[in-house]
Amino acid sequence: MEQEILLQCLRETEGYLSGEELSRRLGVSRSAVWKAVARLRSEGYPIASAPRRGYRLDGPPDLLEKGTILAGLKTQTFGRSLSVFKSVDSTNEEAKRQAAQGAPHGAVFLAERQTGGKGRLGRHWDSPPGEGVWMSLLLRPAGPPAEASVLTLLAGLAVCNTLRGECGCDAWIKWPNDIVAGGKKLCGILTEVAAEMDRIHWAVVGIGLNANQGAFPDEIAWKATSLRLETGRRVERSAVLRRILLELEEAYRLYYEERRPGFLEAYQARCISLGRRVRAERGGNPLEGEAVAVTAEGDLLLRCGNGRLEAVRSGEVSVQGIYGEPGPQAF
Ligand code: BT5
Repeated sequence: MEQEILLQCLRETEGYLSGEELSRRLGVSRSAVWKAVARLRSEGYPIASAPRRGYRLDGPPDLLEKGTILAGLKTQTFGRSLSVFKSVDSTNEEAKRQAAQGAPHGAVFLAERQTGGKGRLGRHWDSPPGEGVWMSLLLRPAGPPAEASVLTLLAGLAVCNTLRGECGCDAWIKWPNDIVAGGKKLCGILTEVAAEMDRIHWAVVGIGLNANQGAFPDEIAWKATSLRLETGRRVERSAVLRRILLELEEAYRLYYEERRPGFLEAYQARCISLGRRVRAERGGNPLEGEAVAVTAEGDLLLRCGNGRLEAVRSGEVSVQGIYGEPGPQAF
């Protein structure tokens, strides 16, 4: 209620309204006004504040709305079935629940906020309300389970191309599942599959993209960034989402339907891990070398000390110079 009245007051006012005036009109304390502003901001309302002047509404809210997203969507299949939640535990979990209920190939699950957003190996994914693109895409690919790791790469390239083309951000892919800018993490991808020996039942590609955060919790502030922090501008999340889906649908079609691994060339051109010293783990053993290529199966090839090429399939990979990893002398 307070939020609605506050919004109404801001809408009716050109320029700033002081905190004092707002607290008088709403009949609440200044700190209650401040809290209501914070809640509205977290829902996507761009409310500017200035010392001694107060608050001002800077345009329409950036809300994720099904109708708005679908209106400009140019894909054939991806996102045509679209579920948008205000809050959900994890869009990947929701996609998996819906996959079991028969949700179609290309269905997208999107949330303003995740209460249990997750990364790989059960790690937490910070998903504050109104500031990111927290989405999962359900796929039912025809290929064998081994190809599942390629889905992460396809998604990574689609996100990277979108951030460059749509947002003018100098984005790069840190193999296999991060998109980075300015040496920090902008986006993480989590692909989960249900498969038998020879076929995939479904795959869920979860994409967590930091869009409009102005700051991050202390634990991740040193390695996380957002599009807003990188470009200095707020982005319209719906537009970014639409472009990601379009890029990904095209990449997926080329890879699965036309069997063209041409995406590899594009992927490698954007892969910041290549040409750098990398530390990885394989079968519990540490592996270290220079990353030289990504294979059609999605592996990262390292040239190790003895000159031999070793393939890394997944897992933790530290790349020199990214997320504050130490320089060459320490490697
Ligand atoms: C990932 O895991 O990078 C995959 C993240 C996938 C998130 C999406 S959001 C939509 C969908 N639904 C879900 O529940 N998940 C997917 P990983 O490589 O394990 O990285 C996780 C680590 O990144 C954490 O341990 C933190 O250190 C850091 N981190 C957490 N939140 C972050 C954020 N918002 N931005 C950057 N780094 C973050």
